[in-house]
Amino acid sequence: IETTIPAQSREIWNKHKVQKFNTADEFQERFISHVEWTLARSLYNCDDLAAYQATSQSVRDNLVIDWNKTQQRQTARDPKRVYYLSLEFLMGRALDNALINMRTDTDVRDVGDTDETLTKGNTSREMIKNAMNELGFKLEDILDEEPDAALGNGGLGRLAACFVDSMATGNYPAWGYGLRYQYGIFAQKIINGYQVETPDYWLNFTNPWEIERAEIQVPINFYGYVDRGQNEKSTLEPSDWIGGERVLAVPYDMPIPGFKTSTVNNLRLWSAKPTTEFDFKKFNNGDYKNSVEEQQRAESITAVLYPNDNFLQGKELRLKQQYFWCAASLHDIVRRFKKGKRAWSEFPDAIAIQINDTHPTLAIVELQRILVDLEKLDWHEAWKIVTSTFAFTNHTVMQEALEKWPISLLGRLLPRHLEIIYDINWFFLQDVEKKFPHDMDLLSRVSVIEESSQERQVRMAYLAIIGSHKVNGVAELHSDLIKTTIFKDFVKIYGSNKFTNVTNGITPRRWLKQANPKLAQLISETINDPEDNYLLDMSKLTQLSKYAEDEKFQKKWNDVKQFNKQRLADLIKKLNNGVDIIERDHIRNTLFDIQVKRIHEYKRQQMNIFGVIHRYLTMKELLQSGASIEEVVKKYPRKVSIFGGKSAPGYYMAKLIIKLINSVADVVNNDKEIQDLLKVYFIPDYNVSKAEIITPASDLSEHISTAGTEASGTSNMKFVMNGGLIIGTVDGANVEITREIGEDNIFLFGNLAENVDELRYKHQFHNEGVPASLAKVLDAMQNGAFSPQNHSEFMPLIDSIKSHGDYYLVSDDFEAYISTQELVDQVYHKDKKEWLKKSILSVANIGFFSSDRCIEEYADTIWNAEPVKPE
Ligand code: F55
Repeated sequence: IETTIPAQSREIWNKHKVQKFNTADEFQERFISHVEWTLARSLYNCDDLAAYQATSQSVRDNLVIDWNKTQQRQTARDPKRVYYLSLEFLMGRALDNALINMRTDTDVRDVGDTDETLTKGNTSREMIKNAMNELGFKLEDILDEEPDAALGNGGLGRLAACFVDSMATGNYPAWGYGLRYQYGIFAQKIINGYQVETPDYWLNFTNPWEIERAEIQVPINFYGYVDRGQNEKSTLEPSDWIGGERVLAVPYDMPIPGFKTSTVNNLRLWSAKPTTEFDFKKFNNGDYKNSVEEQQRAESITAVLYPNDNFLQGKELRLKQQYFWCAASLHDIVRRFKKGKRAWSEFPDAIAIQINDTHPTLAIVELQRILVDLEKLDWHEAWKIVTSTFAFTNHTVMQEALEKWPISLLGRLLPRHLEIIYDINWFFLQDVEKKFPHDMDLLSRVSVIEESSQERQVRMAYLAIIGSHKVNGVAELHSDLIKTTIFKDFVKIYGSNKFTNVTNGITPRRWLKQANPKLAQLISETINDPEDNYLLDMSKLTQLSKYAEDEKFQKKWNDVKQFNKQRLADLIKKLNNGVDIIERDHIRNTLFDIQVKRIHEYKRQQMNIFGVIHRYLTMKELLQSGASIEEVVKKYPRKVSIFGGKSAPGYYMAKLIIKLINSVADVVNNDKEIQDLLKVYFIPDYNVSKAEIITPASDLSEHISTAGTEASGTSNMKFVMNGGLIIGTVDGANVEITREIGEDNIFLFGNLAENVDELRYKHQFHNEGVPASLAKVLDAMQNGAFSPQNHSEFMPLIDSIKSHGDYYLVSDDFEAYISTQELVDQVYHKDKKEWLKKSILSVANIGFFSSDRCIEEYADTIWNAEPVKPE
């Protein structure tokens, strides 16, 4: 590898080569030097926050050494590289994850060693925990000081985070590219039952996990015009785009350590800053203030994450974010490729780019622009390279989430890109015409340009399909659905091989080992895997099956669940101003029923809370007809219904659902008659670090979307991996979870995706009213049972079912939902052993949903990329 250091100086460099800390003693030395030199503090003023900073800096030092080696190795071997472009990376906290994944000599020595050296205390995490104790700190408290890196909305962003973990663990030469938002997803407060958004100040204290690369500054242009030259040359020829506004993209790198490997990959996040160019005209005219303000506007590009999930808000700044990030990333990727001095035609052999949803679609156009305008390649030669490089993942079939940008906006912001889009579309439509002559209808249906009455728009999903060699959905049902609905015409045009499925997965390091250390320990003991190799090969979990009915094992399994329920109860108490929701003694016999995810009508939190109301009203009836608490408990075991999730700030119905949940909680939790039979709690500010506490504590979790609307879901996988049973519809990955764990171990209900259209049609033209069970609930709401001050408060929720066509089919699924919940009650209550057996068998068979499997599928079937293993 090239270096700028003269040969005769190398000896000195080697003599002073930096070393990782490997022992508790070396860690402590490193820690203290960071306290003094990095933080300029000392033992007299080192609080938990400083200790978190110093620990992170020390761990980061180790990671950086492996990071550098990984990058050198990848440069030397020059394998095919993978770039994962995502506008969202919902990383959560880094320190504990790094402690689990990091390798010191302590860990390396242990591998393959005898059992006695492998007892607890030998992993680097245990070593650091003890070393921290000696320094006067508790690791758990230190970990709690870290703010979440919440650079995402929900499933899509968290998927990207799981993927970078698995790509590093699988030793793939893969980088993530994203944006470094100064404010991630807003923090949610609940005030008087309503969601209130507050800014996410995650960078208030310096972020030890990022390395600023201030020396790299990529200029990015916006606006301006295309100079067509004297004799109006064709748009297919190299063209000059004269940009009107320029900002700089500066990368911040985050090290991504793999598990049980020294591979440390890179997540590169771009930040916008003003150019040093200055508007001297304005300045000289005495307009100093305005010339400075314009400069500062640059920073607004990466100021904030758009807080909508599965909904498009066509804002100019959002499009600016997308281009800024695509252009900076492409520039970086092309620069790295050019260092290898290979022919352009080899670009797709050297590079695979995966685009996470349509948000990075401009990268396709940008690469075409680079190749045609800057590198002067022939249009068609360039287009072949582009389409062989990109692949596209779709995450939704819902119309309101499909990206479209008005031509006028796109043409003003990116005039040259719009020309290129027109030309891409032109050649595409020519091909379609050749294949299916005179089908004008088909041409207008598949055109990248939607000629709607209002405003012409660019359909980003179509552009992404045309510009990619593979398109994948994220679960089998969803991948089938996109082929028969939204992308049907493209299957006809390209054949069905271009469309494929890669079912989502989650990283078992964070979602089992880190979130649920007690369960992880029980598993490793039981299957005799002290080195936690099962976290790399989750098929090993099937060994748990043979203990599914073993009573001694069931007890241990149950103890772990009780511990985790207690841990969640403690968190809830803390969030609830120190007041317990459930009495301690009752936790053991209380069914924890949890639904945590973004609040959305299609996810049907409203159906869940209607079910809670139904249960409440029915229990009240029983009590009022003279039944004793004991008798009620026989039919309805004690239950706490836990909700959590953020609503998009402008999503009226979702916000009303949050308010309803809190209003129901108010009534139910304060009803003396009901006592501890039923409790309801909305956990404010659901995020990754809270999910790590919540997920291991479920007895039951809810995945109850209208069939055909939830592309995959990933929290379903997380809950099952932590020994929770699930109630769900035949939707997304629920289908494959059922196949893997067995239909006896999941509570499925409701209408199928294939019947949804027909049911919606029926609601529109032959409204048959709602079933009696639901009517009871809606009547109570309408009578002000949960809004005594304002009886009409929840009318919009009632009307959406009764008068506006019940688009999400709550009335069609409600009875099946209630009776399935009763089945849950019966199993939980009457047969604890049966419940535990289901729980154990579920975990035993959840291995398929490791994101490692997922990444391997992408690598084999889409990227054609190989791992680069450290020696
Ligand atoms: C964010 C912004 C826009 Cl403009 C559109 C969508 C989103 C978003 O957050 N989508 C999202 O989270 N989709 C989810 O992706 C998961 C991972 O594939 C799926 O499991 C889940 O079903 C899907 O809704």
